Amino acid sequence: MNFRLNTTTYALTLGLLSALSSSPLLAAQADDIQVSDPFTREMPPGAFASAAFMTLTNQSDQNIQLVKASTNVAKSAELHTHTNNNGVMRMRQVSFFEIPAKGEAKLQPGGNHIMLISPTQPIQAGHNVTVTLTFKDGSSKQVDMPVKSIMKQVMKQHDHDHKHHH
Ligand SMILES: [Cu+2]
Repeated sequence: MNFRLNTTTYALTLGLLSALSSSPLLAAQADDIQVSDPFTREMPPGAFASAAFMTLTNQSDQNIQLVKASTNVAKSAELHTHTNNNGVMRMRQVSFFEIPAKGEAKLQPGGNHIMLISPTQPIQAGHNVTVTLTFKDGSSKQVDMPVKSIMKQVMKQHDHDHKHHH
């Protein structure tokens, strides 16, 4: 009798769980994160590493931690941040990036970024790179991004400065 009751409860719970599978409580964290404007920097000749940037938007009402990254174009990928010690910029590895509930985390030059270390192929403008992001709950997301030329960015900045100086 007890056994039958338990089985019924179990079956009911399973039914409820599948009915609620789209609720925020049970959704995979990767599904709650939207990625916008991802790109990788073109690697200068001889460089041992490149970096990937993007904006991560968290649509859930829980903070979500990005804990790991990997890529198809380099042996390893590390989460890095920049610190400014009396004007000296340094990079260091961190164990996670936190994306605040209903907020965003920006990975951008001079700030947090994903370091692509020991590339296994040239990372050149016009190519695409895939970076896989893994979140605290183990769910993951693949992000395809273009490679952007550093020269073009520098020249764009130059044009910009030029315009403002005259
Ligand atoms: Cu770095």
